[in-house]
Amino acid sequence: MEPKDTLYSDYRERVADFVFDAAVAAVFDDMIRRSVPGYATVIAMTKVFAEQYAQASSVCYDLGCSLGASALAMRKGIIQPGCRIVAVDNSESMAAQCREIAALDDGGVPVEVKQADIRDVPVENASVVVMNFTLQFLSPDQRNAMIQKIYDGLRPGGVLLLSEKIAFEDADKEAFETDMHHEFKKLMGYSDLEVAQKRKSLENVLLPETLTTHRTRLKTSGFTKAHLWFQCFNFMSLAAFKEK
Ligand code: GEK
Repeated sequence: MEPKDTLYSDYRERVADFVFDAAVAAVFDDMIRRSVPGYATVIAMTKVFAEQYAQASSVCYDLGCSLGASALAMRKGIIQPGCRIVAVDNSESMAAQCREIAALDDGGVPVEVKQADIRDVPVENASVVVMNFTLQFLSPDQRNAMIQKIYDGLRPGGVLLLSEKIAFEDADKEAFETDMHHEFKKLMGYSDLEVAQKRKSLENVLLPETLTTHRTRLKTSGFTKAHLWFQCFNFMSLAAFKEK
């Protein structure tokens, strides 16, 4: 059985900013599945996108890979010859565990796990780039450059899967979606204290933007189409395409 996330179950006098350290990496699979509504669907469909859009002799990227769920989903989906996968995470614990998990997985497509900052890793000859719930951790002033780098590194016909927690322009909708997300977490077994302390730990670290902001950035970077293919409460995923 996977270890259970109980990191925020005891009262803390002071809640520090969230970091992706060894304690988080040890429970990460349980944490993300019980915290992000629709996470399993996003991962499962990453396989479908890889099957459809990975091009022969290209590179598929998993940026902010954590334990490599998206990279391994792509690995199962890719049917074109000559592809390889580059999975990147700057957390030492995440990258180390991801490397072990990828080595135990029996897929045929090579997976290279890099412990690096996604801002420093070149994106080249790409056909599928997955950034599942990672852009939200970059400082907002660095997000345009990140998306531009991905667009420039994609081949024509390539796709960026961008999954994010989002904010809403309308205050009433923001309150509704936030409440529903918290109710989801409680249904998944987190207590009110855990929800409150985790929220506090993320408030300076995970900075959600609106769907409009994401769409505008993608368009400005050159993506001609961006389809919202998934949304559950305040989590969504866009498939953005570089024209053929
Ligand atoms: C999944 N995609 O399971 N460079 C590299 N990695 C980073 C950076 C950065 N600048 N900033 C944050 N990370 C995964 C889930 S989790 C999402 C992604 C979440 C990494 C960070 O170390 C963490 O592993 C990951 O991005 C975000 O589909 O926890 O909400």
